[in-house]
Amino acid sequence: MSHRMKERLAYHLNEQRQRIEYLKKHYGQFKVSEVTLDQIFNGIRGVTLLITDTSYVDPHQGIRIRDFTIPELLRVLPKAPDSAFPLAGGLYYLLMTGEVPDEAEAWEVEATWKERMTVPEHVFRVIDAMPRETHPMTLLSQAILALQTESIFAKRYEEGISKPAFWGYYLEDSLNLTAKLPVLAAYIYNRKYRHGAYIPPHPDLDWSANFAYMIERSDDPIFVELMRLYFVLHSDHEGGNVTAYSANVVSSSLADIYFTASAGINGLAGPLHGLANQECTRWLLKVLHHFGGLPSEEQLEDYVREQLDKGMTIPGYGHAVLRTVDPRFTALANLAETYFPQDQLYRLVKRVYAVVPRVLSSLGKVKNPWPNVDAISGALLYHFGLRQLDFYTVLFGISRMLGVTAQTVWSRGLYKPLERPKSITSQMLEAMIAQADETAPAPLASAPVA
Ligand code: NMX
Ligand code: MLT
Repeated sequence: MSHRMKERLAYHLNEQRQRIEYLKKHYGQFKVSEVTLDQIFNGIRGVTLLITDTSYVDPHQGIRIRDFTIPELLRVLPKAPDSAFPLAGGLYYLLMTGEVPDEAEAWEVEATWKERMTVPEHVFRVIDAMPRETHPMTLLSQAILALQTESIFAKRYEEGISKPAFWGYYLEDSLNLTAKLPVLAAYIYNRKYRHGAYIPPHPDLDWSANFAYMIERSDDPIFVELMRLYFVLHSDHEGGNVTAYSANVVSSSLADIYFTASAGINGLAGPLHGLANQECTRWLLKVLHHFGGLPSEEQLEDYVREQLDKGMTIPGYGHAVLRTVDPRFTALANLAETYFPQDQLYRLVKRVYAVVPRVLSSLGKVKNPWPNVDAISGALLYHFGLRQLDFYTVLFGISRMLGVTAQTVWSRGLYKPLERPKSITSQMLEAMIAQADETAPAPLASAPVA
């Protein structure tokens, strides 16, 4: 167990509980948000109804993980030897405690993970039992669920424990789960696209490098660097993204971390969310194929407009919260610019960036015409020979579970109750409007159909 991380977490949870008690006692009726009918019918967009301390998405700056922007985060976190990018163990320490770890603290988390990387045999058998064509996100979700047999929280809960004990067991489960994620991802990759043999993790490598090792790509140091950067960038995006939000609701029923993580992964598998990296890469390759190479800006603009006229979405562009270029896009572009600026797919990513925001803006309805992380991440994986596009979201997923599990441990540590918003029927909504506004037309249900 990473003793230092648990100790600091206990300290901060205690402090935060007192802070929340104070806020509830003195400001319990303070109005944080109001909700309009438009917002209800528009995905609750812009309604602040969650408090999540692991990170915050600033619409104009992008993600701040524990208040650090991406460039700051890459600077302050301890690095693996000979690496420009942080150890995932240090990032996890930061997500969990809110404190920047020193090297020893980051390595302590890495060591804890190493002790817990062994995946029970039945989990591999669950993956093996599925048809070869199964989507890797299905396999990841199933593998995580199969691990549920290992939940310490579930066992202790059955025996009878009280609220203050919950978070400690959620933490144990979270460390056990996150330790195994690179192993699961590599197993899925090797089974689906390669020889199918299990390659055990290397005892000397960090969490991120180990994934590269287990798919036999650790001989390319730049690929290992990409993995370290990738796993930092995708780890957390405040509380309202589909993954974190679904996971949070599931865990509020005291479903253990395995049920919680699997729920989050299922949400990430949608093309409007995490699967957009797969879709975007597919789209980029289609563009190259269509033009027989890199199109000019003019050709690309015509192509994009045609797609939009057909009612299609341009994957990798737009965002529910961001109103600027995603700093995760910029961080990945910096890596590509440093090591392979001439790569054809990367050059297309840049050309699309030069064209698409202008075209989307001209529609007058797209709130954020800028690229998000999915506009580039797949192209970089593709450069390194990971050509199996449907695998890409698995990498997003194992990284995002760092944030999701940290958020979950905090929720249980702060004794957050069951999430259960109220719903009403459309008729009730119309009645509410009629009561507030005497001039409102008759309820739609009884109005003549136009
Ligand atoms: N291509 C075409 N139309 C778009 C796009 C886009 N990339 N982005 C937004 N729009 C449309 C959207 O469909 C909507 O049209 P309509 O009113 O006709 O239904 C209109 O613009 C307004 O949408 P917004 O309020 O700007 O966006 P919203 O918050 O509803 O949705 C996304 C956000 C991310 C779902 C949306 O921008 C999108 O579908 N983008 C492409 C998919 C993508 O890249 N998703 C990944 C997000 C990041 N991630 O990793 O999860
Ligand atoms: C994410 O990383 O979760 C995506 O950018 C989507 C979001 O924040 O809603």
